[in-house]
Amino acid sequence: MRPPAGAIQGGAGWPERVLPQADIHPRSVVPACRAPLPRPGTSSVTHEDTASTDHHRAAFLADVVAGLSAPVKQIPPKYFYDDAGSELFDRICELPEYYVTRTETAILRDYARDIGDALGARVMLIEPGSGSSAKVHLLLDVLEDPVAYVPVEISREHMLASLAPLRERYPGLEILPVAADFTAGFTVPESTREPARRVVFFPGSTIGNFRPDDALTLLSRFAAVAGPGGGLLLGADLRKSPAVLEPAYDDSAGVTAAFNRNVLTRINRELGGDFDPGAFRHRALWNEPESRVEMHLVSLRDQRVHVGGTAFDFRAGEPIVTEYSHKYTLAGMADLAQQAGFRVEQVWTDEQEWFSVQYLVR
Ligand code: AVI
Repeated sequence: MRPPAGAIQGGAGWPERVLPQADIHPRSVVPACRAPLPRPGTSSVTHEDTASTDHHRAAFLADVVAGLSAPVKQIPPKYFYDDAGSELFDRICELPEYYVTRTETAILRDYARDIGDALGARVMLIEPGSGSSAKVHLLLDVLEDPVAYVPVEISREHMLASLAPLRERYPGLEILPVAADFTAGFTVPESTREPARRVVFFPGSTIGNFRPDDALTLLSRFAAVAGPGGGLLLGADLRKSPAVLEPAYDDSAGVTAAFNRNVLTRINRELGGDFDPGAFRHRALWNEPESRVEMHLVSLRDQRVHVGGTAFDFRAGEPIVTEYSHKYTLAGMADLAQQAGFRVEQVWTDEQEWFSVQYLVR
């Protein structure tokens, strides 16, 4: 076995090889809904995590101050996912209105064999933003002799806690966790056995949370990670009626509203802000020309808020943009894929064509 450069111990009781990489944040950019496999508790705060806390707080503060100073106020969606936000997102995934998770899971289940055949034998599976690795078992159950699984996740603890059930379920599988912000780039460790090909697994339609230019940059990066002959198995949500889309992002139980407002609570706690989350209303609306659902927090009154010593004035009715969720046509995604250096090998959808799982190859 070739130990990768920079290997460290993963923490109490977890003899893990984890590659620490650049720009590691304490929280995940990309969440995953709760794993169907049990998630044991663990505590493995490393020196690296502690040392980087100040850096992450400074980056969070800089992003919030810049976003609230912009002509249209905004807060990047990656800051949704503190512990409370991740719990709320798990609840969103189970809402009757939020079709995304259950539709994608049904496609992965229904077409598991076809997907396994398309990816082929001896694959190295790389999952950027793996979170709790909730969906990868759907592939690992059907792949022929997979060589290695490489979860890439900012939140080291989250990642390590999720790997124990996978190790139990797939004792022969080499698991090579990488602690990194995948949007900042990462290096894929070498596996002991030579893979036939590398396949990047990027489910959940997280691609939709990137603006088209950034989505292209990300897909191009994935093409480089996959390498010649490699592939990308992508979950991409599709355009559909606003009558379906808007309730998916504004559910009747108010879970998405709580998820949206939670970012203000997080700013108060971590950056010493004085937001009154109750003074902002959740709004989700379909932007037809941009083909995206937008989530906003709308100020209910004229108010002044402070974050990190800077004052921000809000007019009644003024929004903060907190998330874009782009919805693609199959042709639109094929075009983006092609620009990124992929071609569409196969597409699986549900009967209503609400969601797609796409195998893109280089
Ligand atoms: C993580 N991402 C794909 C979700 C989405 O559908 O855009 C985030 C989300 N926001 C509100 N509900 C779900």
